[in-house]
Amino acid sequence: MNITLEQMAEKILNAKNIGVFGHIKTDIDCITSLLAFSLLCDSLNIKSHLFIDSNLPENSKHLPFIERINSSEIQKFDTVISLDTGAAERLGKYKDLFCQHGNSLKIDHHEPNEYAKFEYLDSSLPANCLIIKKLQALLKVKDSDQLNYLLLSGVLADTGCFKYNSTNSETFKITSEIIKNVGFDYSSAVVPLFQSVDKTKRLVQARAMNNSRFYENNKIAVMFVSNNDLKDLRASLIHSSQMSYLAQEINTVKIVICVTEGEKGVFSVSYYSKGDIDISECAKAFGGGGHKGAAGCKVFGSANVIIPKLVDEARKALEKYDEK
Ligand SMILES: [Mn+2]
Repeated sequence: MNITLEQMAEKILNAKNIGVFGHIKTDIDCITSLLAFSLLCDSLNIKSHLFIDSNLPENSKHLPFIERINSSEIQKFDTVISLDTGAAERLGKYKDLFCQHGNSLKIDHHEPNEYAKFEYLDSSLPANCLIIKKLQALLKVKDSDQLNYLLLSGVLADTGCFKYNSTNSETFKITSEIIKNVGFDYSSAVVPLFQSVDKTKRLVQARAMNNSRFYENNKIAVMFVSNNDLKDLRASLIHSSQMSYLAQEINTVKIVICVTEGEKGVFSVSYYSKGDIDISECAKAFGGGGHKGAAGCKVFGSANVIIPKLVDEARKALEKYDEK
């Protein structure tokens, strides 16, 4: 059942011991939503216990109170709440516990998808932390630097530093409340999230860009790192993650294929598309899977044989799009 944020605040004030849950493959907005929520609970003398069925990303380690995540035992909670978690499956191993609870709450900003007893959803906001800021006012909890630092970090992460299209006037309005009276530098929230790439990772990305090849009038880009490149840079497969943006930002490029030879003859492949192009079928041809804008698979053999085949699938996706 959908309820107002005022009603949500009421339900939270009635709780004494809350289990707070986030989503698998977690991210900064989810983590900071949980941590900020736990600070609200502290002020209200409500016990809170934070659970996320996920590894925590490297760029979350600096966040205040990060040690609170997954530090409690599951116990009898009078209330459970999920934050920033759009579907029950995204609760991972906590799904059953949550869904079977008689007093479950949900605060989220994704698409409508009811699985809690009482839900507050605002899909117009680009970050869940913006809702937590509104909740803070309703719960009449005083500002603190740590609370606002967490909330700002969540907003920065989910808006890509106010770069994404989802950023709207409400975003700036609530964010201006967040940073109104803070005693910390704005950049102290930005730098750990956006300017803290591992050096080896950046060198791998540069190598992949240097090795890149282009097809179909520069509409398809292949970024490639061989096993020898990785050895040369003393790097491993994980260092080649999140490199697609380098080619994606090129004006002509519509589809990026990232290819990393993690072990000799074993290639991890990711497809990414820009705009409205559907590449979900590309990786399926090689036994992988994916979504409209991102897909992945694993292929075996030699680069010279594999790459033309990968490009062929991208070409098909491009043709389908051009026909529309
Ligand atoms: Mn979010």
